[in-house]
Amino acid sequence: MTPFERHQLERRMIIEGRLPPGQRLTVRFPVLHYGPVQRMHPGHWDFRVWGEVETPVTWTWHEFRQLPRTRVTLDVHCVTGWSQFDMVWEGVSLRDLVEAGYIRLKPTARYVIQHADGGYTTNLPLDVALQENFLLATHLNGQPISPEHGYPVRGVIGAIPGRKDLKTPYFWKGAKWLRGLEFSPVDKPGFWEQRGYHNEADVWKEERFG
Ligand SMILES: Nc1nc2c(c(=O)[nH]1)N[C@H]1C(S)=C(S)[C@@H](COP(=O)(O)O)O[C@H]1N2
Ligand SMILES: [Mo]
Repeated sequence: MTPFERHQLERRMIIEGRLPPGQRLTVRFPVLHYGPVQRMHPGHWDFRVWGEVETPVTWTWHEFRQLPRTRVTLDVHCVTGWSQFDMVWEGVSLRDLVEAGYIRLKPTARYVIQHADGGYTTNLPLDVALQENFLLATHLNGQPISPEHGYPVRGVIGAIPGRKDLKTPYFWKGAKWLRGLEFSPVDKPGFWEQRGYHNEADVWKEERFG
């Protein structure tokens, strides 16, 4: 794509109301994280769900792949200023897991903390994590997510075009190398949230820093 084409596409996104304030369109997918890329060990990998749930669960990689799957097209907005549009993410919807009874929440559950290999965490209110624009993603644009973008599972949150009713936080609210979800009665600010990033991180309100 030429710089002119990128500019044309960006103008289209502005006209369609899809470019949040202070963002610019990118067509490459930058890699951003703290610490090393985490390697998956399929024999040892598991996915845990604990906290304010009726029964804590642990899924092996084999079991995780049997969970109901869904696909959602998202515009993703990074706090550093890049936005990427129409990314096709595929994986497991938390909302579907709750509705189908794979996860039985206690009424005291109010926040969801994503826990990643390597210790990264990030927090979301339960009602945001239950929206259609949050996914435990395994695939991007038909391919398994690459190691540097979070293989085998990462949290993903982005904007569904036309759905301004959904809260859309910045992309750091999705943990790469995701290994578990903790449901909590109290909020637990995550890695970046403890270091000055905004706790709610709404892209339309430009909530970058707290
Ligand atoms: N495990 C883990 N997940 C993470 C991070 C991290 O440091 N570790 N960084 C976050 C930040 S700050 C951003 S901007 C996005 C970047 O995702 P990408 O590298 O796929 O673009 O991942 C988020 N998820
Ligand atoms: Mo970031």
